[in-house]
Amino acid sequence: MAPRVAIIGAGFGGLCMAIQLERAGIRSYTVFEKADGLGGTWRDNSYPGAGCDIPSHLYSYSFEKYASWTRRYPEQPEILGYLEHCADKYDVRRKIRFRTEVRRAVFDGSQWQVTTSPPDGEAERTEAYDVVVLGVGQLNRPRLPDIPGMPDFEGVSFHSARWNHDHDLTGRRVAVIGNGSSAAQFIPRVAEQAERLYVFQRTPNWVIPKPDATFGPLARLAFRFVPGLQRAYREWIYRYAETTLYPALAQGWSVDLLKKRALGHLRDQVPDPELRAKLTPDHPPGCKRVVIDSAFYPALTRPNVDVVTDKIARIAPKGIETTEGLRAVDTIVYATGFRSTEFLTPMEIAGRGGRSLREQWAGGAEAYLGISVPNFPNMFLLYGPNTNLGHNSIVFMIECQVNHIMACLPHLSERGPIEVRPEVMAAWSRRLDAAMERMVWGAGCQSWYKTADGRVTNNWPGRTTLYRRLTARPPLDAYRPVPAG
Ligand code: N01
Repeated sequence: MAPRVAIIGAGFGGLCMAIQLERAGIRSYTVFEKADGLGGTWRDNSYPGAGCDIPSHLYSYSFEKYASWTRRYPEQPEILGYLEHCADKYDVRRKIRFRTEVRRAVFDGSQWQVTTSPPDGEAERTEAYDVVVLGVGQLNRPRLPDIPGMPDFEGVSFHSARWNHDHDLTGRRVAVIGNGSSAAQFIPRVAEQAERLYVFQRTPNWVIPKPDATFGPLARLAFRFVPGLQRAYREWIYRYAETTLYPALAQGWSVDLLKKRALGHLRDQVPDPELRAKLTPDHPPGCKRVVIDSAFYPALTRPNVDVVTDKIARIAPKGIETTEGLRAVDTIVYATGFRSTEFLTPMEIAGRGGRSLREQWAGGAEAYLGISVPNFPNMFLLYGPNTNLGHNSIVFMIECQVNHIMACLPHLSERGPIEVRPEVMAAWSRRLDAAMERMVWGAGCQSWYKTADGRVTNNWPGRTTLYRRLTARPPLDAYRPVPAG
């Protein structure tokens, strides 16, 4: 009998899992989605200028080629449109329960009891599933900073991932706190509208150009009809990222190239030496996520924009107070990132013998291949610990994870619940730690890739070709049937 599968989240991960189950003829699954639409991060992040800095043809499923991309780097509405297209084409939308939040998942010795709070204030509901697949991602919970005085602000404030589209920024005095990839994308748009824009920068980032281009009708026709063109183009982007960008993160031959490219970009776009000095990072490139954008620096050079590097002391009712005085603003946008190391919270997950996942992960989240966790049988993660990339497409990683889970399913039907062997997990952690040594993320910077005590819980330290090989291997020997007790 086909296993009953609960998929949590209807973003890139959850949809990919649902589609592959459909394609395999397994219809006994349900997708739980707390929002009222699909798309995950691409539904949540609708700030002006939101888009992806990985090219469209690679930031998409390998099995669903799409000839409709209108530009090399997709914007948020187009990515959301692609996901809607996939959900409809593979007929998985009917299996999504929207506005239904999973509160708890408890393993009762043979099955998962999944408790949801359904829409419209109905009572909580618990249903049994054989398998739980968690596709909630790493960047789903906005992180607001803890700055004194925040509640006293008299203007309008919001997080970049909860953009207030009702608040017109025309003629406003706006403060943006943060200058990561999200801020870099919306600052150029906000700068065009606002009367004055203060960008509060704590740490400058490395920024490289985004060579965007539109695909006109001819290019789109070619992608649709020329055999092998889309595949070859996708492969070329993928290979470039693996052979040129990855070695920079592994502190290999291309570090200097990346640095030169970024410094050249800064020199070309920022003529003022004082501003250039403010924007020059002092950490190694790649330690924090490199920003890929060609409109960010020009926006910072506008006469109505100030880059503020004084330390923020507090939020006052009328603005932001730094060590140098008050900047009066009526709007604050917190582009302060996500609670990226708190995987799966606030869901409560209890595995074999009532073990709490939160307690097991108190020292930082970890999972075999980023997918499976000892003591949590038949539970699988998508875009879990140590599977984020700084150089290539997460969608590639998600597909590898879904392939692995699909390869596990027949075994757990035959043998009952299976879980990753603790010794396999321990060996995996040692291997990760060793690989992490050569990566740049440990080096002298704080980032969303790691916990407060410096453990990198988010990123994959190898090439993605290695990850594909490891996840494709029949996984049987890594797993064991659930031991008694
Ligand atoms: O968040 P971030 P993001 N006071 O965590 C600052 C993905 N993404 O939303 O660097 C002052 O990068 C913080 O300062 P510092 C992508 O993977 C992808 O921009 O810690 N400042 C930093 O500047 C990306 O990496 C795309 O010193 C404070 C900023 O807030 C990830 O999402 C597009 C502060 C947070 O930056 C997250 O990006 C957009 C405080 N108290 C995003 N607290 C693609 O195109 C925080 N900061 C694929």
